[in-house]
Amino acid sequence: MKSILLLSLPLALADGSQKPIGDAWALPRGLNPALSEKYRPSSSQTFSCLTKPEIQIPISLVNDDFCDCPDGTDEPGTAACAHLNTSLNPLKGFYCQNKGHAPAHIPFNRVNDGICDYEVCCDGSDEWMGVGGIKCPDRCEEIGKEARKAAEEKRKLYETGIRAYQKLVQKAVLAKKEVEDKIVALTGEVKRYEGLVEEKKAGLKKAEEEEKLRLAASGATGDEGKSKHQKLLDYSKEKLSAHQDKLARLFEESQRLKDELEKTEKILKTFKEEYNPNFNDEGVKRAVNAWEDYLASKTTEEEVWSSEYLASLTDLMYESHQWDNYEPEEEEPTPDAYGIEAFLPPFLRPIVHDQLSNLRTSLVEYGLLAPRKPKATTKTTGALSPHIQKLTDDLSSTESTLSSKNTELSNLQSDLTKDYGPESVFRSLKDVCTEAASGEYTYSFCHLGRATQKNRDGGSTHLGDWTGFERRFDDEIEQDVTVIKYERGLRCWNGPERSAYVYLRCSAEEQILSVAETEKCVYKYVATSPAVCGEVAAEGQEGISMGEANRQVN
Ligand code: MAN
Repeated sequence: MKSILLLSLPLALADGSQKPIGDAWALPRGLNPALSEKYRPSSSQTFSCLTKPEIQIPISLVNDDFCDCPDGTDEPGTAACAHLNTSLNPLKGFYCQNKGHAPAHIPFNRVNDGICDYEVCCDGSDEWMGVGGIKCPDRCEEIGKEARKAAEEKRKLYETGIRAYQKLVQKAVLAKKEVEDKIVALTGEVKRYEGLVEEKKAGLKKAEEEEKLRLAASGATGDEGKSKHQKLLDYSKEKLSAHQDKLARLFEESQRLKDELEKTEKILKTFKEEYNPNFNDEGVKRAVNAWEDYLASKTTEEEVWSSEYLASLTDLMYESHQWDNYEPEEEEPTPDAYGIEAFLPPFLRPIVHDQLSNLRTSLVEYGLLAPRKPKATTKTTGALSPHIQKLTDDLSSTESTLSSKNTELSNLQSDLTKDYGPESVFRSLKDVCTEAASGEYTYSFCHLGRATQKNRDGGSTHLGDWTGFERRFDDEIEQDVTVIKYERGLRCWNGPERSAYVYLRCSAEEQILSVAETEKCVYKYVATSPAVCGEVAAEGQEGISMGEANRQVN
């Protein structure tokens, strides 16, 4: 084992200059020229270990294929210190000059390992010992040319990507402007329709009042259009009430007649008791006999006006009736497409309801469907007069147009607050879908839409709906990238809801590069899109990944 000399060995030149002579001061093999000053021999011809300068070794021990410094900095050109933890050594590796291409560092454990590592050291300088007879001739000219060509192609690809990005941004600006313009126009229309609804409501109210007055003046029954049941009910009410009135009058009349009869009988009774039979007046005698016959044949008062009979008469006369119980039931609404809502999950109902309302409104507007009849306001309301009906239909169709315009307006307003990515670029890609086969499945994703996994039988599995973006580290290209998130997909058997994350890289084309199920029911897509080329331009990397950039040490 060599000893470490801490003494300085005077190897200064005769002229006292510090200029190196021969190999002692020639740039050590494998050293990045940027560090040459650190390896300039001191006047005592020693080298100070880079991170432990208190440890000095004779300059002759640099690159002697023996690890002397605890940080390994004395062996920039051999693998002697390759066993040390790389974090101890500030040198990035063996420096290959790669003249004609880009210089690079190769890890020390690959120096003199008997393999030509041309992908890093195109000049073959890492195999300077010729271990096992290996020869690695310099291929930098050819490799450099190919690399420059590839870099140029990549640059062009990124340039097209950036141009495509700019076009997308322009399109997005227009699309956003379109939404803003629509909002302005719709706000005006909503106001106009609000006014119209108020106007039509007032018109209808007025017409209804006029109709009432007209009916009253003409004596019209207003029965037109009533159901048979309603007519029968109205008829029965009217008749029963008339009979009750008549019965009451008859009862009164009978009471009056009874009083008169009583008075008359009283007179005749008095007459019979007080007449003088001695006068022998034949007329009086006949009258008294007739009176006695009458009394003999007369039905008793109790027989005619028994208390039960009187009570039943009074009941009949004053009986009140629960007519409401006999009112016809309100007509069941005609089943139509609206009935479908009842079968939908509650969260879907308002959406489907709005869609159906909009569809109905459009059909009504185009005259393809009759407007909905308004619900009767009271149970007894019969059919409306054609004029009132028209006004009611008109009002209801205006109200429904207003409601769909309001829905559209609030959808547009919330659209403006949505995150469409930098410069709202994803607005232009809305519903653009890309798919690719991977393993036994075909995967797809739609911008701002849904990610899907299809199997060979044509069955498809919902992997998630678009929920937004986030930045994540893509370890393949060693940089942060934009990731589109698709979440709340079909629940995995015995697992989570499926989700997919699309890691984007810049390119002019929308393309899926790979898909992997990184953990159960979590899918990682790697895809290209011009939508992220703006980030590349902003970072000024011109398409060079951090990995590549790191390799390029100047
Ligand atoms: C299906 C696919 C797979 C998933 C399993 C989980 O086969 O969606 O990707 O891992 O279900 O059961």
